[in-house]
Amino acid sequence: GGGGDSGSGGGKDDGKLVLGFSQVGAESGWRTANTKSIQDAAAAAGYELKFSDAQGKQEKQIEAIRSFITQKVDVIAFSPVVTSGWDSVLKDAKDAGIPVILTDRAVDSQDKSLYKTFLGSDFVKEGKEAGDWLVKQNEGKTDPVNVVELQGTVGAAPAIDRQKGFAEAIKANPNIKIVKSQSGNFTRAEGKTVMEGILQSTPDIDVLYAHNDDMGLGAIEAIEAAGKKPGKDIQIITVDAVKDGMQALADGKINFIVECSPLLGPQLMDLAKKVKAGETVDPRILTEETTFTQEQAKAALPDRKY
Ligand code: GYE
Repeated sequence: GGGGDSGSGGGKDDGKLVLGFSQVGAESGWRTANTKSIQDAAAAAGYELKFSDAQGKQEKQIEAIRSFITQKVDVIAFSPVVTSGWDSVLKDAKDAGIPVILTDRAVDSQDKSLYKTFLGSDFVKEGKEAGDWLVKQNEGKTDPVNVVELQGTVGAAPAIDRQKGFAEAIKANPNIKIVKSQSGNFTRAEGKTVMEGILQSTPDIDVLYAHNDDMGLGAIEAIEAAGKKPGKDIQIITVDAVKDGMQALADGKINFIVECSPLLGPQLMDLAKKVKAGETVDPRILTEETTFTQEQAKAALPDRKY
């Protein structure tokens, strides 16, 4: 442990850690839970949190990070909306001597010294678990399984990786085919409108794989409006396991959810303290998560925190 002052005889604590955090936006239930986790954990740790919401725009995130540099915060953390285009602002932070922590989403910068660590999920694994479940459901069958994929934000790490993991998982089964793949930007509204279009253009849909619960929930509205039964006529697989998703799973409208935990706050606060103190930290910290069937969702719902 350590890091405390050696008894400077009372007075107020000037060592309050100042953390600048640039959030993606408020696009999903996951994001709302993630923001709350970070705000609550910062308050509990007694840090000063400078929180900035980028409304889904990379320019706004870059602006926020530059302003954190100008304000000389102790630590900068952010969840990058897309993977590319961060080198220059990260270099500025490094030159200013401010450590950076990536939370939730990765960047594609080659220079790994531009940030101290990346805390978040393994999105490829999540996509693979979604695909593995589908393969298992169709074991021994050769009938065509037509899959529609609703992708997350174009260029975002979870969209790139969840597509990749799923494609890998199904690739040995030629009867399981992705017949349509389109972005719904991780939102419920776009999940709905995109699915409305797909239902009109694509007659035979057996399965919907949505990169998050919110797009799946929007698509459920479109499927019901088209006179079909979600979870039965069209099987639905999503990622996140936020409350509304878990409720739809328990109600039989979703068939399987791969969990992605948004509760990164406490670990982030711990890392911020360490990097401020100049301690070396593990460059990759993985979030632990599970998967849920309909029965498991019924059991888990009463204690679900988000
Ligand atoms: O799955 C989705 C959110 O980056 C893991 O972003 C996060 C994703 C999450 O909009 O709901």
